[in-house]
Amino acid sequence: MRAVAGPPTPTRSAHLALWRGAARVLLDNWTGTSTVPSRSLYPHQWSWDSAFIAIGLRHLSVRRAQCELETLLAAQWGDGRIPHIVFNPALPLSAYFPSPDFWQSSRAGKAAGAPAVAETSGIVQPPVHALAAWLVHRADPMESERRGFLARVYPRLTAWHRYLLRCRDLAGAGLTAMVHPWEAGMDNSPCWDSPLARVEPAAPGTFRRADLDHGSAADRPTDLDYGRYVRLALDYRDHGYDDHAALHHFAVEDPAVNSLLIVSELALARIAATVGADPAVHAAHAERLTETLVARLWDAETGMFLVRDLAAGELIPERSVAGLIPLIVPGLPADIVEQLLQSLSGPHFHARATDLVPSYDLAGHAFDRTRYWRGPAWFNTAWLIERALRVHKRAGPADSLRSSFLNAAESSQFSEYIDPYSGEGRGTLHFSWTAALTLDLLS
Ligand code: 2M8
Repeated sequence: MRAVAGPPTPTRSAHLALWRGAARVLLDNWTGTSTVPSRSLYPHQWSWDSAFIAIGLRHLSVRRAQCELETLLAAQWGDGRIPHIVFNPALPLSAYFPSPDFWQSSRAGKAAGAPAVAETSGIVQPPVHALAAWLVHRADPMESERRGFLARVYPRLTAWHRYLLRCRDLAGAGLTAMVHPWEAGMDNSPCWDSPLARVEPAAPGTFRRADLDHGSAADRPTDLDYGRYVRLALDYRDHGYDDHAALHHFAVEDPAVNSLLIVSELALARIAATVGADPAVHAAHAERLTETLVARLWDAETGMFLVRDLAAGELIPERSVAGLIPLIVPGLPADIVEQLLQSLSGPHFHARATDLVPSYDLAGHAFDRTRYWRGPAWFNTAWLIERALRVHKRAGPADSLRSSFLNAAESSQFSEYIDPYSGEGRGTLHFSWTAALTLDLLS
């Protein structure tokens, strides 16, 4: 399959070097059937990374973008879950921790329908996939229709959402819950500190962190965090990845995950209408989820959404970017939209050096400008907020965020994240979703 750049546009030609650099990252990180987030730190296929990557790849090759999503969907479990990692069997176990022998998906996940053909993790990541599938379709609807792309992915995406809405509605209140910090994609967010404090960490000598071979210890989660991540994953595995049997010492309703589910349900409604299925059921899900998101996670006092800790039965008093991402939901009440916009430009999230939104409260007690999801600004969340600003017709702030995004992507060599005060790139370089979303904003 050959990747071809689309026709030149005025924006793209003004940024030709940036466009080419971003395309180069995606070509270099392509394995033949999907894209690794990074050749060194993350050498397998990740779930929400692939969704963001497909959104950018569609501007290089629609077929490659379809293939990205379909490779991931081929590893879907019988119960509908899309695993957060699909492992490349050609790599040694030492390439990444936790490796396939840790998750043991094909054996431990058998009852939940883990595939026999691929080894995967047993947890999930945020549901950006239906949105990505719809955007990939829109890039070339005729090619998409000719290849039957939407007709093939629609049942799988529907099963995925059904899993989140049925098996993961752990509180029975109508939102989906995440049972591991890795599931929300913001691994060491300070939002997890209090629920994680209840988890007995695995003993330090029982696992080896491959991430520290490639990333700086000061930028990554701590060993204590890892001990708890390992314990939670092992408990889940030892209960056969069965959501009803597992004890779920960690269970949270995350506003970003639930708002991405809403946006993906709306995308699924469009997909359903295109393939001749019933869009109403998806529109109804989106409406109900929106009401429940507001009822359960909105906090008027902080002017943003907060995470709900299911064990404690209360909202976690930490401001993180996850609480601003619901701005992407089109059906939010107007007063909530206004308050979110104020929070976005206020002292907790506006760093002046960049419009890219920090992952955590600049004034928060746990803020750390370089440590992963505890302060640095990330490109995928910036892309979501840029899109959210356009949903609510805030062209000025959206244009400004877009231009900050492009400048930072260029100056940081498509880094994983940036220091929100200095704009300096941190984490790994040539990171795939940074490059992919750059292509999307240039197109
Ligand atoms: C990070 O998470 C992985 C575990 O899934 C890790 O730290 O090893 C997160 O930033 C996550 O959101 C992302 O999907 C993944 C791959 O880029 O890396």
